[in-house]
Amino acid sequence: MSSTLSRSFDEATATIEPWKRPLLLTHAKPDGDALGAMVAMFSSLQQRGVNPVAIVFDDIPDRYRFLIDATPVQRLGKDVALNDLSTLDLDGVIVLDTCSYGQLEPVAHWLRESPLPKFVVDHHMTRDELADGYLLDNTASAACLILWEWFQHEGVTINPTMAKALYVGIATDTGWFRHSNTDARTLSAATELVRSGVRPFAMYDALFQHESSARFRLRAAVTSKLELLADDAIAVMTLPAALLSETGATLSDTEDLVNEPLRISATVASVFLAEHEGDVIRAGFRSRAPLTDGAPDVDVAAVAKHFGGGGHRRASGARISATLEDARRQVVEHLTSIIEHRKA
Ligand SMILES: [Mn+2]
Repeated sequence: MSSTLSRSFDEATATIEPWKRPLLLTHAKPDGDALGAMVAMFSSLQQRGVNPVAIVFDDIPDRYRFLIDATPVQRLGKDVALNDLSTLDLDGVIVLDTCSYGQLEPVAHWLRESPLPKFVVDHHMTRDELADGYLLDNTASAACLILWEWFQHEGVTINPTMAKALYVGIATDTGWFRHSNTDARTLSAATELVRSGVRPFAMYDALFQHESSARFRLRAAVTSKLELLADDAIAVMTLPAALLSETGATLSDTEDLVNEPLRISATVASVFLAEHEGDVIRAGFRSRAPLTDGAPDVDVAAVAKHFGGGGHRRASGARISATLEDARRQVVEHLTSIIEHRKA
């Protein structure tokens, strides 16, 4: 990365300080951290009298609605068109929870061409040189953790909306403080957010105990079709569009299902492939540290990169242009070769 890379909170503040109408963007298929970061950033800007525009590329999963109810998040292609962006008087772009054009596909071309100054806050390993300023930290468990520390450094008032949003981002990106990225830094931020009024149970209840019956049925349907390969080391779940409509679920209902097979003791890598818009397959990859010495350890950031996507060592994703069956074959071949290679 170039010398423009900056982890300095002061520089970050100085960069966005003059902006009065920044565009806030986050990655496709927004998750708790993406939306949490967007809501918290939006609110902190508003407190300073700034009037941001927040745009997402996909429908927001129902379970995150409580998070964004006070934030005017617009859906590209529904509430706002790509061509409208030039009419919004934007003076900057803040990209949250991704630093990869691949994750910003619907506006990637626009971003590349736009003369607007750009700033990124992210914790992923996969990075494109897409901005003029950065707040990057791949040791942070969540983009919301970076934001929290930045806001603390600047003495920003954390209002209840921001506290909830930051907590949800941190809690969801750590799998409710279960994943390997959960560290003291994460827990102390969570502690402070709870001290400021966040009620963890209320957040958990809103996120995980308000599922639609369609999502519950979807989980059952894809779980019943689970494939285990390479002595159970690899788990594969596929979701044909027909199954989606059969269960009445939507693509956003697939979130997190890729994690389920990692409950199996021998499984070290899990992939979820969902049919999406013609011949594009959305692939989610997860891995975990092997439980026994010498067992294969799969870096799914590299796996996603192989398929034109990106992410973290333990969680990543890609969009594969292929039929579902073809994508499945390619992914299985690739994962199997990694595992065979590691065993050899
Ligand atoms: Mn994140």
